[in-house]
Amino acid sequence: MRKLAILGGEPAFSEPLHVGRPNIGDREQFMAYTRQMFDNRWLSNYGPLVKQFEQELCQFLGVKHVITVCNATIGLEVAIRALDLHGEVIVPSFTFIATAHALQWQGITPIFADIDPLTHNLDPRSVENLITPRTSGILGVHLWGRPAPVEALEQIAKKHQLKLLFDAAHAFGCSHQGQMIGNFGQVEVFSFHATKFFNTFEGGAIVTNDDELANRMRRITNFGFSGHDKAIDLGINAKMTEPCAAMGLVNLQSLNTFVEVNRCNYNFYQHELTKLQNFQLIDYPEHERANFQYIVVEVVETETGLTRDEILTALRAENVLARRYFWPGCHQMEPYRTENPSAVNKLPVTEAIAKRILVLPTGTSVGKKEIVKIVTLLKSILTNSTAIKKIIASYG
Ligand code: T4K
Repeated sequence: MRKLAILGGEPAFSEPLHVGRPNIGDREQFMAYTRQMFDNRWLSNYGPLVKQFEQELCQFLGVKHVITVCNATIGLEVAIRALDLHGEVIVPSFTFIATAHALQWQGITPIFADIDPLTHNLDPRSVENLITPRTSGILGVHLWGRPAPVEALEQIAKKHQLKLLFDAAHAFGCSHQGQMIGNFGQVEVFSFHATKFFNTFEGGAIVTNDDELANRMRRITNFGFSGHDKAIDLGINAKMTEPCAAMGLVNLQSLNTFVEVNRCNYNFYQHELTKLQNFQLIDYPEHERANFQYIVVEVVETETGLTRDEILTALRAENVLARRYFWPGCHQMEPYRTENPSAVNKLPVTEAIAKRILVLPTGTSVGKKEIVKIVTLLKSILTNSTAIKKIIASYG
């Protein structure tokens, strides 16, 4: 058996194997759109490619309104402002920091609720316990593309007259109860960042079925203008550019292929990981559309006492650049940690899950050969745990 890199061997992969390697559709088609864009001399401000992209997204998602944006963080900020959220908004802490920052950036306090240990999504009981007279809304997240507890959150929002929106950054192409994500809450926001399985370089989309809200959000993305020289809202510049829309149009053509590659990789990881009880792959809801963009494993306490972080260090030495999304929880990062130091005691499930999660590489740059190698490495890491612990301890 080969020697692990952390113990002085050669890395298993000569080149780094990343999580979040971008998928890229038909390059020729992208170049054709680019030529069209140069010929039109229309580069931004709702050009023909953005309009076409928004139409295709509306059709794909089965929604009335899609407003493309320069990234999902700004998209969330626009949605939050258009909904007039204020005071406190309840969010999970187990999410990317952008979810919380989008609120705090506008002077709204994110109140962190705990999650369900099985789904990693908001625990509705925890949400309800946190409602105060200052609460104006709930911002759910469809983490890993698995739907948040939509119906339970809708009930709570209705009962307490709160606004409900979803951070759907991970959930493009996923469904809930047979309906595409994008149709829930008052607004949903997708991310099309380069690291997402469907990307527009940077970008995102705000989606709603509410006409009035859509008009308001469209204005806010364009400085608050309702027409030439007429700002009627406080707005920002959140517009998507034509090259980004071109990338979106091209990648939409390859969407099924990207999902199929992810699904095959997921199935193969599942098959291989059954050999290792210490690594439990999360599942995706059956009978729903999923994008399988994240290979998320929970590291179960090993007999040898190897921690998730020690396993990560050993993997990285092999050039497998796994990630520990989303550690630490938002409540452990600034400015939230300083503002609310006691939150750490109130989020036991978030704390436990955030310490156990490891996200492994997938996407079109990963195949069966790489997956076999990664799982073999995990096995070998467990076998050599005593030596690995010693080496890591010697780093000081
Ligand atoms: N809500 C949620 C729940 C989110 O997860 C996110 C973003 C947002 C909101 C906000 O959406 P955006 O405003 O970004 O549209 C990455 C992404 O930057 C971020 O979009 C994403 N979530 C988050 C989960 O992951 P980092 O800090 O991990 O990025 P970085 O630079 O470490 O890259 C990740 C990996 O991807 C690396 O191994 C390198 C690889 N990579 C990256 C890029 C950009 C490539 O191979 N090629 C590339 O072009 O945040």
